[in-house]
Amino acid sequence: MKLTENDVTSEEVFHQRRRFLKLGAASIVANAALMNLLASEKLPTSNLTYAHDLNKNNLVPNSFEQITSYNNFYEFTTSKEGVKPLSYTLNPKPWSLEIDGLVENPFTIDVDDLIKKYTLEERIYRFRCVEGWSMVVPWIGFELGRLIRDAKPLMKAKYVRFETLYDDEMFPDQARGVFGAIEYPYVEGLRLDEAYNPLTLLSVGLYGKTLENQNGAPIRLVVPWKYGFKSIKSIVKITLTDKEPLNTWQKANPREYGFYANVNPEVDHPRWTQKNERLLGKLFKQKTLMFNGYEKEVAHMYANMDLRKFF
Ligand SMILES: Nc1nc2c(c(=O)[nH]1)N[C@H]1C(S)=C(S)[C@@H](COP(=O)(O)O)O[C@H]1N2
Ligand SMILES: [Mo]
Repeated sequence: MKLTENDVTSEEVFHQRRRFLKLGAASIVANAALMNLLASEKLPTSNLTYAHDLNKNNLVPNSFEQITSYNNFYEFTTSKEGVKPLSYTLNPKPWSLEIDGLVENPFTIDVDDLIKKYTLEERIYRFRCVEGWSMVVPWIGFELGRLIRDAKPLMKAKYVRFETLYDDEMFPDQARGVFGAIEYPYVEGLRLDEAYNPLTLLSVGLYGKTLENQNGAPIRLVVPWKYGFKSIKSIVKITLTDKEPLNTWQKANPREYGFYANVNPEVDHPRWTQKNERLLGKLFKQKTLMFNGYEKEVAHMYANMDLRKFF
């Protein structure tokens, strides 16, 4: 196996390799050792049963360490490295999720029962934050559409609104009131057809194990063709409505963040380009793909829309 600059998973390994190359022939042995080192990364013990993703796009997942150590979860802190050490105050068990609003059959279900009811599958997806970094995550979950269908939406229902838990003992930034980083509870929304799209996932785990607190335990949304902020964490309530939900980031800064937030390299953020992204662990930036590489699966939903206006 040949190691190229674009394959290495961290800057540290890159520098190690440079050192090995200086050693000449010794580097061949060393590279093999390095590859073993990378392959033997400690993974969590799996506690979920799920169908494996066939990974037809041949995506290479980021490491468990990377995915669980660099997070956006403002309820704890705005520091990406700070979330993990602070997130122990979140208690994800027991946890009930409520689905209500314009539905014939509203219900509340414990997440453990939810996991038993909806068979789980792995989905290896690209994940692109609006800030310009990205990763590849082997999520475990089930299609959001299955849960919504079970609630039997009324004809009037056109949108889905999601809400994160409000609990200022579990989330230190919520306890700061008006001095908090953003307004809480965190709210997100999707159009009903987006919610029914087969790519849209309710995730309860990653790398085979239930979610770490920092990734939005015990249940979070994953919408892989939209910027990461749509993928709301630690959800307690899902409401079907006839009005477009005012999501947290649009409310905070409507000039910079809209409702749709589809990944689009042609529409820049007012303060930075969206043409490229830094994949966690890589040295060089890569091109951002239209709809984050899911154009075939989702472009039809926006066929007659001006994506500059509906950003
Ligand atoms: N409740 C809540 N959900 C949230 C956020 C947040 O601050 N609070 N941050 C969002 C943003 S900006 C991103 S990029 C992703 C990050 O998910 P990750 O930490 O699992 O990578 O979560 C999204 N969901
Ligand atoms: Mo983000």
